[in-house]
This record gives sequence, structure tokens and C-alpha cells, in this order.
Amino acid sequence: MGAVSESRTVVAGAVIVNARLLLAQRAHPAELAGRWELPGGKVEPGEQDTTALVRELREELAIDVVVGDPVGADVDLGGGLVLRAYRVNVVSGTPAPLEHSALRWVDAAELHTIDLVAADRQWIPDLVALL
Ligand code: DCP
Repeated sequence: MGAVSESRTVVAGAVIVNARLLLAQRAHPAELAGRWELPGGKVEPGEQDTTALVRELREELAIDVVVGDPVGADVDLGGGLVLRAYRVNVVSGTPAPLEHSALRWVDAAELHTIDLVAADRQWIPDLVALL
């Protein structure tokens, strides 16, 4: 099989409430610790993106979400990983940083200045358009 079929998707969620975007501060690995991201994680083999994102946000933030439209373009992370973002709507729970160092709600101006992980920076224009 070719390289495309071997790539693994990482899904990330854009939670937007009252024109603010939820960002999560990575605790690991060392090279990403302290930087901010859209929370998410790897899709398991055979799993749908939507199922994976619901699972990851329940594990990481203790919220239940409904997954909406994709945001921006896929980002090639290298190492056979492709990162993809989706809008998500919270249907129950209040986000808690179960696996991150901290959570923060940012407006469009703050999104431009916060220290995002490199891959997520590519979505800034798409995210600003939603704020
Ligand atoms: N990633 C990213 N931006 C995001 C989410 C993830 O650049 N918004 C990157 C960081 C990692 C890869 O995607 O290189 C996988 O992310 P996680 O480590 O968060 O995913 P998992 O928790 O599923 O990974 P593991 O299986 O290692 O625990």
C-alpha cells in the first residue's frame, strides 16, 4: 500500500462560545509543552473522525460535543500524521484541563498573539472568520 493509506489523522476541535475560542495548553512532549492548541488527538484505526473527536474531548476536557463542519485545510504534521480541525458544539459539561496544563478562551486579537503550536497557526485566518 502507498504512503497515503498509511497516514494517520489527528483531529482537533474548535469550541467557540460568545466569540471566544477555547485553547488548551500542552503539558507534553517537552518541545510542545507550554504552547497552545485546539484540543484533540489521534484517530484510532477503523474509527471515524467524528467518533474520535467526541472521545478525545470527553477524555481531555470532560465535555460532550457534537462535531460540525471542518475548519481550514488539513495540515501535514510529518511522520505520517495529518491534522484536521472541526467546529464542535458543547452539548454537556464545562471544559476542564484533565490532560492539559490550562485552558483559555481567546478572542480574535488574542488568537494572533498567543503562542500556538506551529501546525495550528495555519488555521488562524479560518478561526478569526468564525469569531
Ligand atoms: N497536534 C497538533 N495540534 C493539535 C493537536 C495535535 O499539532 N491541535 C499534534 C501534536 C502531536 C500529534 O498531533 O504531534 C498528536 O497529538 P496528541 O499527542 O495530542 O494526540 P494523542 O493524545 O492521541 O497522542 P498519543 O497517542 O501520543 O497520546
